[in-house]
Amino acid sequence: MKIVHIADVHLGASNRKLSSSLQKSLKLENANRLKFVFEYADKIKAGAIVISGDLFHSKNPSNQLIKFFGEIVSACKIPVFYVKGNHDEDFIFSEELNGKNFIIFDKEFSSLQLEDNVVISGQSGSDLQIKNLDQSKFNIVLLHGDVHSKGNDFIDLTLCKNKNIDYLALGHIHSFENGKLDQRGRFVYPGCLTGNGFDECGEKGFVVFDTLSSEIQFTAINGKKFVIEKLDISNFKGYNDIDLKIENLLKNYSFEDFIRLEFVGEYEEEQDKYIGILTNKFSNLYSYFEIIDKSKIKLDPQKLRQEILSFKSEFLKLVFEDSTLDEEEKNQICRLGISALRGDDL
Ligand SMILES: [Mn+2]
Repeated sequence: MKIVHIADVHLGASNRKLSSSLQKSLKLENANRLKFVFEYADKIKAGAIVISGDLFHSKNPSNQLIKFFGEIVSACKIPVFYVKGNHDEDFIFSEELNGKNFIIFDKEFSSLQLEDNVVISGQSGSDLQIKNLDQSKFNIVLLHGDVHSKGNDFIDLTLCKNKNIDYLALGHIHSFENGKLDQRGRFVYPGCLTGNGFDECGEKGFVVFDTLSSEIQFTAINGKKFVIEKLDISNFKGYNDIDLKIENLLKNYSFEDFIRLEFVGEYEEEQDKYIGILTNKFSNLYSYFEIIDKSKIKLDPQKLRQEILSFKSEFLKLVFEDSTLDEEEKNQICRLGISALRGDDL
């Protein structure tokens, strides 16, 4: 039996750092991706869809999103299993949705048997009571939380070990992860469906799990994604050179993508980095483009001491010999100071 596993859809979420039109297009794309996954599950004749929490971004999603989800579920003949996440634990699903092919695991651990000896279990909330499962069955367990860090949402994996779990279907962490649970089972985070910021970079999608072969397959969904690329600008030779380097670096990305370019490396103090002109050019080629300048000015304290007296050399010496500043602070002050002396826009 094939199982389609998603989590952290966060329907209705928006990223306030983006313009309202970009926020809106990401929200709509996210809803369409959810529909795509359900159609995909139908197409491959999956035996179940499991959603490991944070389907909605809040307990008060819009009526449109609630209806939209209801229609997607009703149109699909496959049973859909759900545990709530920390974002939607207080959301109440309507009676008509609950009870048909939509099954919610509430705050008590419970199980349901499907065909092919497959048993799906789950529990919402953080007070985990994982029962010992029948070792002759194929056991899938749904939980929502973080297996890596001990915060409010911590899941202690030792509570799940040696309970005959074959596939621990997790949600909460927004990127794909497939790890070893114990001798028998794996734990899997499918990640979110749509990246919603530069902290959610790269391909996003869902997992298809085959209970017969135990194969775990991450499937990326085509469309908008967030990307961070680094460009070392040491020794670059003027505008045309850096422009060409950026074009090369970004040539495989689509016009729909959200791109952050980080300048790194060391540059000569007289070099201009053309950040304004470049940002304007590439903003027209992608959904979103920004440059974050993390490059450092190339300074040789030895050389500075030998330099003839000038306002600039005195300023740089002052900064570099100030023991109360760390390297990062020195670099920032030097960058700003040199730009100011040059008369740049700050
Ligand atoms: Mn969560």
